[in-house]
Order: sequence, then structure tokens, then C-alpha cells
Amino acid sequence: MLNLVLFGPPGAGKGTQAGFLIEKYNLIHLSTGDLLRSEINAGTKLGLEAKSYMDKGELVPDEVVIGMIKSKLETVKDAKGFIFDGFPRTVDQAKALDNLLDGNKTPVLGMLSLEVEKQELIDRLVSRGKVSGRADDQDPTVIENRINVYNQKTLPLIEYYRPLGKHFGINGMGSIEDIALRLKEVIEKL
Ligand code: B4P
Repeated sequence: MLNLVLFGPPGAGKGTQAGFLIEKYNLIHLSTGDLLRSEINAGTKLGLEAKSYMDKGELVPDEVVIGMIKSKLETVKDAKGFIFDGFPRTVDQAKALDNLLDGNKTPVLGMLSLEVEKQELIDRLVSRGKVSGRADDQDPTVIENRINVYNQKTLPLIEYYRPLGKHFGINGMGSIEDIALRLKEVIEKL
């Protein structure tokens, strides 16, 4: 199975590129950000709890997102592979994902890490904020916090995957089509 982790800071283009990849490789897209926003829109207890973290640009607690991914994986049968978008975001989430996939004997094949300059990230998120209505894209302090949280808690994940030979850095600057081509080049070699 082609199991990929799409990795990168907020605004790196994970959700955008996942859209191309699921179509091209017939994969199932699991975005914890999207799953959390569905819970918020549905007004569930989990959604209410998650919103209090997301609106501040903080990570939602590990047990909440791990539980969500676990139940999603249990419902999917006969997948060609998964794109994990925005998950894992901590080392504990990465370990939990390995355990979950181990049960199915289908490990993560690659962590595709989109690399984008900080000012470009801010510009992308601010422009999305003008149309998305996402609270976490509108306040510059929250955007700054999301990038700081990424640097502190999520970036160290590269050192989790690198020794396993699974980390692939990809230039995430430029047009959406060019970045999609760079991702394709790496995936075809996996
Ligand atoms: P996410 O929904 O994952 O949000 P994101 O990091 O902003 O990435 P996204 O995929 O949406 O945006 P993209 O870069 O594609 O997370 C939101 C929050 O949920 C987190 O802050 C956290 O609170 C919580 N959360 C989610 N997962 C969690 C987890 N595992 N653990 C704990 N908490 C979790 O795109 C951004 C913008 O850039 C778009 O407008 C796009 O059109 C544009 N863009 C993309 N590529 C471009 C390009 N090449 N050029 C110009 N613009 C581009």
C-alpha cells in the first residue's frame, strides 16, 4: 500500500497537494484538520474541545487526533493507500500511527516534507483567511503561533523519519503544478 505522510508548516500546501495526489494515485485522504473542522461544524463535544485549541493556533491533544485517525482507519477497507495530511504532528502521533499501521502490515513509505519560506507561509494563510472564514487564518498573532508551534513540536518529526530513510524534503515554493511534479518524482521512486 502506498501510505504517505504529507508534511510541512501551516500554509505549506499540504491540503492543496493532497487533492492532486489522491486523484493521481487513487489514495484515501485523511486530513486531521478537515476531520476536526467537520466536528466543529457538526457541533459535537469533540469539535467544541478542538475549537478552543485551533482558534489559538495550538495543537489539539494527541489522544483526540489519534482516536479520530484510528476510527477512520477501521472503517476503510480495500484501500490502495492513504495520504496522511497534517498528521502526525508530534512524535507521539507518529508512534501511534506506526502502531496502527503495523496491525495492517502496511507501513508509511515516505514522509514528503514541503519546504516553504516563512513570509510566503504568512502571505498564503492571510489570503486564504480573507475567503475561508477560518478563525486561525485571520489573526496574525495566531498565524505566528501556528508557525512557532510547528517549529517546536512538529519539525522534530523529521528526525523520527530521517533515520528510517523515509524523509524526503521537497521545495514547496513556486506554482502548485510545479510542486505537484516534484512530489510525483519522489513518489514514483518509492
Ligand atoms: P490544518 O487543517 O492541517 O491546516 P494547515 O496547516 O493550515 O494546512 P492546510 O493543508 O489547510 O493548508 P495548505 O498548506 O494546503 O490544521 C489546522 C489546525 O488543526 C492546526 O493548527 C491544529 O490546531 C489542528 N490540527 C490539525 N491536525 C492536527 C494534529 N495532527 N494534531 C494536533 N492538532 C491538529 O494551504 C494554505 C493556503 O495556501 C491555501 O489557501 C492554498 O490555496 C495556498 N497555497 C497552497 N499552495 C500554494 C502555492 N504553491 N502557491 C500559492 N498559494 C498556495
